[in-house]
Amino acid sequence: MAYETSDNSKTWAVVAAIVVVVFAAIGWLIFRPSGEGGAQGPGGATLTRMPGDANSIIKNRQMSPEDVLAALTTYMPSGKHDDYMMFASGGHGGQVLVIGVPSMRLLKVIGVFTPEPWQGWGFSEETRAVINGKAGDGTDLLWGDTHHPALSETNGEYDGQFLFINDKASARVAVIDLRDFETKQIVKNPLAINDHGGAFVTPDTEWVIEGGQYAHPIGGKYASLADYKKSYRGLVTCWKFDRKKGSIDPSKSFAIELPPYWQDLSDAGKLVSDGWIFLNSFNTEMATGGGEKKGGVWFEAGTTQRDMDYLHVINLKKAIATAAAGKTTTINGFRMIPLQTAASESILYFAPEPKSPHGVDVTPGGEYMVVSGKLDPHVTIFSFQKMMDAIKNKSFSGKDPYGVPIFDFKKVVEKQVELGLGPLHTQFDDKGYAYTSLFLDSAVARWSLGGPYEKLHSDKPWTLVKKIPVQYNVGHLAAAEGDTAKPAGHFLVALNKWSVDRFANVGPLLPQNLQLVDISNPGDKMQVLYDMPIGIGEPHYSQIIKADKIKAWDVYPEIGWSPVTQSKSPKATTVGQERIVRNGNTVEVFMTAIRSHLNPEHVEVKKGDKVIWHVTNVERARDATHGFALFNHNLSLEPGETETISFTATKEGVYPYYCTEFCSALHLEMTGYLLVKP
Ligand code: K7E
Ligand code: CUA
Repeated sequence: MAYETSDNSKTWAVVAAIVVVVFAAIGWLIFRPSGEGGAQGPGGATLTRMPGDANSIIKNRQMSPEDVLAALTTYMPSGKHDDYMMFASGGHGGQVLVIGVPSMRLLKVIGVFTPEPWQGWGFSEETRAVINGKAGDGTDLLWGDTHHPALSETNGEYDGQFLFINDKASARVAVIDLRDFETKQIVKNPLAINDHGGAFVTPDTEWVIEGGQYAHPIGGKYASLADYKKSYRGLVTCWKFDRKKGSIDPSKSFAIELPPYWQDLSDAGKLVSDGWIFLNSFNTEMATGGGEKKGGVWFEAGTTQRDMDYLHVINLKKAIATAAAGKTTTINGFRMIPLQTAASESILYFAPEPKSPHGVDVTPGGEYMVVSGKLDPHVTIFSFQKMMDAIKNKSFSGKDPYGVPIFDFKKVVEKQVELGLGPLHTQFDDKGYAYTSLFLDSAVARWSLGGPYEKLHSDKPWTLVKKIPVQYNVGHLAAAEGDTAKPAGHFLVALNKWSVDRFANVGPLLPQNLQLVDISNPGDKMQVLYDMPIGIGEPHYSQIIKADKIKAWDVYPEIGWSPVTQSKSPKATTVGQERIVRNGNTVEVFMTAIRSHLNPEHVEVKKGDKVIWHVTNVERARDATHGFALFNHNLSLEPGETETISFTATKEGVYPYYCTEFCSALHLEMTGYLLVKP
């Protein structure tokens, strides 16, 4: 890895790096820790800052040569940028985290389903309209549970234009534009109460797929649990994405009704399997819980009775044609292909999969679907070709109770590889390896792929190559471009659920632990390089993109830009156009912000007036952001941006408003008075 500048200082950087490594090795040999020694800080930690040269620091901190290598790999000199950008979900924080890789520096928190005060996200009229959430019970919804970010793709590779993410709690999908890293749209699924297996995109991002989770009566109706098999259903929703408009078009979208199994993680086919999508399921037992009742069985036991659940194999192309042909029912204004139609039109097939699976991940070329059974020590690798052959030969082992044809497991499986306990998710690299997280083992398993990937490595195909411990209970993992048609190799991040003893104690609620793993060497060489605590929300999944694919704006393209519409706001105000317009009881303020004043500085209204207040940041300099604070409003106005707040002046008084970003030496003077007259 090299993070060079263009002049020959790079030669010196390399030389210096080698010198440090050599020193480290010598230092380690000479001063190998004997179990004693080193300056001890509180809690037995060695003191980080020691006087002296690199060698004495290495000695005093008792660093191994591996530690030094890890430090050299992850340290980013001031002003240098990371090679990769990771987009991680913020879990029940409801945001998206942007992290530089390999430095693991937090670059941004993108407000999505949850208001983010410092970004003004959810505080302006414009952004509140995007959040505009209603919970299942009809009340205002101000949080989300983000799970699976999906970068937009072209030909199965990340293109750096958009990011999608689901809200498991309320079955919503958000669209984020990566020109300004802001959320543009949130669609609420009109049929589903919750989701999970998504968002994921088709190889050209024509469709954003949202898989369901806990079966329920479709469309928010009531049905007794006694009628579970008849009235509860699973669901997968195909949202049509309009790349030009940068938004999902619900009128062109549709869902497919599924049996009331609990659909889980999902993935889209690519290249040879383009046009197909794959969803795991568990609870094919159709357990309904109620362990607290006499004779009742906890879900935990009821959903894990059978040895096999069903991988849902869905012909998306056929589903699209079926929806276009009008073979849908409409519920809550949204089209749905009924389960019977999905079965009779050959849209839906089941492949038996062991056992209460979690992840399904399609290999880079689209040939295989890798399934991890949470309660099975193997990953099971299905062959897309074998499934297609079975369909062609009408070779099935039977049908499920809803009439869906089931493949013969032996005829569609390619291989099973034993990895360890609690396999969950799989990613890929450029060397013909797959990586699977082992939740119960707290390890990442590298294993070798066969078939067309055999020539990329010298290991025996379909075998476990190396298990590397991580701390602890790894959920997802993300390799650089590791779920695309062209994985990059280099780095992998293990997203660990538990951190236990990894960081200084911050009380009973602990951070998650994201661990950076070096996967650039083949064979059994892998190394944990870095531990990053996440104290915001639980990142479930993440995706890692080459940083140079992101073409973000420095400032908004025009003064008066509305990020929500990605166009000039009709309320844009330029210098000299500032004004206060009264129309009956409505007062409209057109304000500009520039270092170091808000114009106007006096706004007088009468008690009871309705006030609509637009602020435009007229700056063109990069990073010249202003804020605007008044009562319970806070705006963040990036250079060029226009945002609006509105309120009724219910209480007479004098209210200073001010800029919330320390933007200039006279930032404190960037203020004004709202006078509400009796
Ligand atoms: Cu946490 Cu993908 Cu929602 Cu697995 S999921 S761990
Ligand atoms: Cu503008 Cu502070």
